[in-house]
Amino acid sequence: MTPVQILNQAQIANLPWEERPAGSSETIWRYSKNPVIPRDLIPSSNSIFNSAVVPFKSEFAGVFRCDDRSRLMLLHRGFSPDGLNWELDPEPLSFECDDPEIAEFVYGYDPRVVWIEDRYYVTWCNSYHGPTIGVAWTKDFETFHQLENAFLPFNRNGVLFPRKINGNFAMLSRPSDSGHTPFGDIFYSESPDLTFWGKHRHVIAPVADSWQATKIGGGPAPIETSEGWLLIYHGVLTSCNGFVYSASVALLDLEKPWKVIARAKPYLISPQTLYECVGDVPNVVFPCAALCDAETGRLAIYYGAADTVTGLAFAYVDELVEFARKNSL
Ligand code: BMA
Repeated sequence: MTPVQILNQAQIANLPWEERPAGSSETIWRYSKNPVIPRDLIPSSNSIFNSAVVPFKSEFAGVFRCDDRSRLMLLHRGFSPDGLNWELDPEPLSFECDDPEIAEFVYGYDPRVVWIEDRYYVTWCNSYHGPTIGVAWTKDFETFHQLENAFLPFNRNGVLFPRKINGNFAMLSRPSDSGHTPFGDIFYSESPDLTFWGKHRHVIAPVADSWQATKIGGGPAPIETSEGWLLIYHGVLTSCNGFVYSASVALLDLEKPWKVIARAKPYLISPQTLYECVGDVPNVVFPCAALCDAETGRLAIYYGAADTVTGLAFAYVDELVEFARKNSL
């Protein structure tokens, strides 16, 4: 096999990391001290999960989903020297916004953060007459500038690509409904200015009789490799006891990301530990971020567990690419 090259990624010398445990054959393995972020890290929180982290000033920063004790879904910023020990701002994030018509914050959840060209962009599930994709940018994690919502409601799981494609910003999203959506495919869209979105293309659909039979949604920002965009995404199965959220990988064409090169049939991580199976919403693993060290090909994946705490897991980029190819549908 030709070695997989990781493109347009920096080195992260202090990436949080543990080697695969001896005797394990897992392609994605969990941090031994999970959950990396407990549900009560700040006094107001009921739960801290589905959250996004990025390298920031030789350390790490992030935007975290914190549901508070009145069960309002809020976003908080946080900082960490090592990606393991986190300090979260006890005050929820507030956005600066030029247009009062979209500025009202009702709720926000499931953030993703990605560096594009000269700043960090945050996307999240934002309430505007129903869930849609909020977009904002920051350079310093102090001030966050809110832009137009990307799409009409209802939409969730907005995930920006880390570079422009065909000269445009590019985003994956999952059109949905107002409730606990029982369907959902991943679509691709482009925008010249982060205001007007179009060129919508279908990427992938759920797969009958599988861990991803009900609905699917993008996870961390796709990772650019010589083999294509490596997409980690979640899929949902409807069991007789409700939804079960697992995750796996697909490879998308670099210049036409709606063209699928490979897509793994099995999941790579599913709810199996106590903190993934037991919590406010049982049986959920929900990845929203992955730190990638271009030097070693190591990945540190942050995921929500049981809608309650944040888990950390590790993998190698080349092994994920190989898994997608060898196990492709
Ligand atoms: C989805 C979102 C996620 C959540 C998941 C499982 O619809 O609300 O935030 O993790 O359901 O409850």
